[in-house]
Parts: sequence; C-alpha cells; structure tokens
Amino acid sequence: MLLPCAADKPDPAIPAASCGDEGLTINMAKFYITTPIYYVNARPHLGHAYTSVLADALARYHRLKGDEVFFLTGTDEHGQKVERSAKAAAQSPQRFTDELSQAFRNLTPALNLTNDDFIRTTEDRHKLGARELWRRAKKSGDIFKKKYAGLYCVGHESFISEKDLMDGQCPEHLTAPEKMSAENYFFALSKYTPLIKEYYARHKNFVIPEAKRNEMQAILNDGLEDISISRETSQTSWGVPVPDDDTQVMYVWFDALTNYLTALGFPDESAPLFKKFWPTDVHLVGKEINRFHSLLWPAMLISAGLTLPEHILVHGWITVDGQKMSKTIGNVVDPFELVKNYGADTVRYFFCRELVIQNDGDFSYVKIEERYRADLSHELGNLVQRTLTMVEKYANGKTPPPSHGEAAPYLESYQNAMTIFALDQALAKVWEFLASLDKAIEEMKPWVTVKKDPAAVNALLYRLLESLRLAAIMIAPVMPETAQKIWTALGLSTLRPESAILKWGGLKEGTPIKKGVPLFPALNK
Ligand code: ME8
Repeated sequence: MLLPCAADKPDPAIPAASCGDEGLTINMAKFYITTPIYYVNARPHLGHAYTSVLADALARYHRLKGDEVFFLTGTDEHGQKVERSAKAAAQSPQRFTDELSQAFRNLTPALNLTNDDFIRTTEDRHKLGARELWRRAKKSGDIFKKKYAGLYCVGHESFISEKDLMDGQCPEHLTAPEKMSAENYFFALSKYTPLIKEYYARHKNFVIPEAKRNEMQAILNDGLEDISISRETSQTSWGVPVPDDDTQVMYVWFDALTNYLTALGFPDESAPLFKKFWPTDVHLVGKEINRFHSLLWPAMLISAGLTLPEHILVHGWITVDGQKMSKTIGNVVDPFELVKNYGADTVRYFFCRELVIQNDGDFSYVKIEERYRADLSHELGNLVQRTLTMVEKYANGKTPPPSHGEAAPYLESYQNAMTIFALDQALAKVWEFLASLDKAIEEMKPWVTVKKDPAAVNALLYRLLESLRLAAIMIAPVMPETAQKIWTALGLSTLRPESAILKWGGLKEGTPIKKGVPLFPALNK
C-alpha cells in the first residue's frame, strides 16, 4: 500500500524513506508477526480464532503496504496439560497431538488466514533449536540445578503462590494446585532484572498497551525470580529432552517460547528466513501470558546472545454473553460453526471492530448479527449496491470522468490507527468515510438532479466509485473477500500491493462496472 506522502505522518515502525517524484513513499520494511502457539489439550475455540484473526489482519495490512511479511502460528504440544488430556482420551500423546494440531491448522482455510508457516513443538526442527537455546543459556552460566518445593497449577503450566489461591484453588482454573518437590534445572531470571529494566526504559513501546506495560514494570520493580525450567522424566516425559541429561525434559514454556526462533531456522543464524526476519516485530498474545513474553522471553534471548523483539502486543479476553467461556457452563463457541453461519469476513470484522484490542470484550450472537445487519449489510452493502445501480442508470454502467473527493483525512486517520495496531479505530474511520458518502447522495438526490445537472451527478458518481475503491483497500486486511468483490464490481482486477494505492484518482474513466449480487444479503433466520 503506497502512502500519500504529503499528508503522511512518520511511521515509527518503518525506516524513513524518501519521497519519489510521484510523491509516494515506498515502504520496503520487513514485518515478522506471531500468535501464541496454542495448547493442543482441546479443540480451538473463539479465543484462539480471535488472536489469529487480529494477527492476520496486521500481517495483511503490512503486505498491502509493501512490507515483506512473515506471519507465524502453530501449536504448543508438550507439558503436563497436554500429556494428561491425551491420557484421558486413552491415546498416545503423539497421536492425540497430531489430531488436535490439525484442528488448529484448519483455522487457516476457515478464517482465511495467511500464515506463512505453522510450527509444532513436536517437530524435529523445533526441538533442535530449543535444545540449542538451552545450551547457549547454560554456556552463559544461567542454568543451574536446585532442589525446591512448590505449588504447581497444571492449567497454567506454572507455579502459583499461596497468596494467589482462592479457597485453596487457582482462581482461573478452579482446581487445587499440586505440591511438587524435585531437583530441577533453574534459569537465572533474577540476574536479568536490571538489563530488562533498561530495555523497558529505552523501548517505551516494547509492551503495548501502556496498562500492560505498567503491570510488567511493577513486577520488574519487585525484581524477577529464578524459574524452574525442567521436569524429571519420572514426573512427565512428554517434553524436549534436556541436553546432556536424559533424566529431565524441558519445562513447557522454556521449550515453547523458542518456537519464534526455530520457525525461522534457528539455530542456523545464516538461514535466509532468520537473517531476513529476526527479531520479531510483533508477538501478539493474550493478557494471561504477557509475563512469559515480556519478562522471561527477553531474558532467555539476552542469555542466548540474540536480539529482542520490537513489540509485545497484549490483547484482552473475550467473554461469551458476559461469561468466561468454559466447558462446564457449556458456552464454548466453535469458530468453525461461526464461519459456517456468518462467513469468514463477518467473523473477522466482528473481531476487529467490536472488540478493542487492549480491553476485554464480549461476544454474543445478538452482537455479531447486529454488526452484520447495521455495518455490513446496511451501511457497506447498500452503499455499494446503490452506487452501482446509479452508475448503470445515469452513466451507462461506466466510470465517469475523474472528479474530486474528500478522502485524505480519512486515509490519514486510518493509517495512523493501523500504525498503532488500533484495528477498531481504523475500521471506525472507514465507516465514517462511508457515512460521508451516504450523506453526499442524500444531499444531492441524483434521481432529481440528473434532469437539470447531469455533470454534477457524474462528478458525484466518480467520487462514490473512487471512494469505494479506497474503502476496499482499507478494509482488505480485515475483510479480504469483500474487498475483492468490491474491487471486481468496480471493474478492477486483483487487489494486490502494487495496485492498492491509497491515493485519490486510481479509477480510470470509462471502466465498465460489474454489478454483482448484494454483498451481505439478509440473514436466513
Ligand atoms: O497459553 N479471549 O496456549 P493456549 C481472547 N501454549 N483470547 C483467548 C481466549 C479468550 N477467551 N482464550 C484463549 C498457551 N485466547 C501457550 C502459549 S506461546 C509461546 C505459548 C488466546 O492454548 C490468547 O491469545 O492457552 C491466549 O494468549 C492464547 O489463546 C492462549 O492459548
């Protein structure tokens, strides 16, 4: 996506590039974005679909902008939680994880995701890199053996302190933690408190949003504690073997975090993907795993002599009808069902528009249907249909000669919102833009004006068509199918980065339009 240069605000994510003669900035940055790798203890639900769609929209936005993008997702397959679920299903962990990992992989076609790879932590390429990271941390003197005892929450796959329990139970998983005592390997996380503090001081936007950054800063101010990073094979054998000690496997988080490296070819630092894409630009994560990504992960990377990520982007949780999703309540929403009922673009739009990244949000069938009816069918769908009908009636079904329009402020606000990952605000701007077009139609009343001033109607029609072209580009990261349908209706070919020019005047006079079926027909209810 080429940015209008004059009106353009500097984009902090992009190195400054000069403006060419044609007044455009061509951004050739790289953009590496990841989702968490999901545990394969159960099938994917709404929450997983949510994170993956947000990441996909950001990946698509950067691709349209001309950046080289690598978008990674995958599955986290080791640890006690997965091992126990496999046992409960009377299956070997390998078979169990093969099946569930495939269910997560199926999110890609269902939600129209464009991930460039899908990593499984049971793959050899991953285990190789995870073990190398361990070796490096050991070489840095950061891994040591220690006897300890503590309370372990398998749901969290982490230790939990007595003070965080409610009636003796983990308040999130509603299960009693298990007493664990063993001699394990530890990672010297406490040693990294000052270095990480310094990184936070120098990179104000490392953790986004600010409230989540502040939470991490508070933990840093208290000082980080060393963390157990292995399990005896007598406790759990489902993990990556610890180098040079086959009585222990790695703690699942120590193994899992390294997926972001191993997918790029680490430990081979000369691997083309590693060279091009490391470090990560955005690790998108849910708020409950912020701590692992914003405190432990940077320490592991420093210990291994690797560069730290640019941003940890933390999103809130989705509830369903105001309640936490849970099997007990029976309100777990299946993303595949949702796509079957409403289509991928509608689900994607709901996630990006209704839910505000930094807040918790709520899903309900009433809300998604309201968004469908009001925003998609009424505001967007009707405007497209109305415009095309008028072009057929008053302009022989062809694009009239170019005229002026009021797009620049919307384009600029949209870009600014996308730069700070505020998808909801970016979309709100597009819908304001659409409303301004509706208003222009109502003000002119072309069906009346055409009799006395056909030139004015032609000017309005060009404005409408060209605005829809720009709106299609802006919604493309979130609603790729709808964007392409609009693009096709305007008589254009495939919406690609080279053609996705966010600048007024792209439509050529005389281009025949192709009015198709309504974009968002009434829901079958
Ligand atoms: O934590 N609302 O995996 P996980 C919003 N394997 N997002 C939600 C959600 C909800 N209700 N429920 C889940 C793990 N998510 C580890 C990660 S990374 C190296 C290892 C999303 O299967 C959200 O992104 O429990 C959350 O962080 C992630 O799924 C947790 O997935």
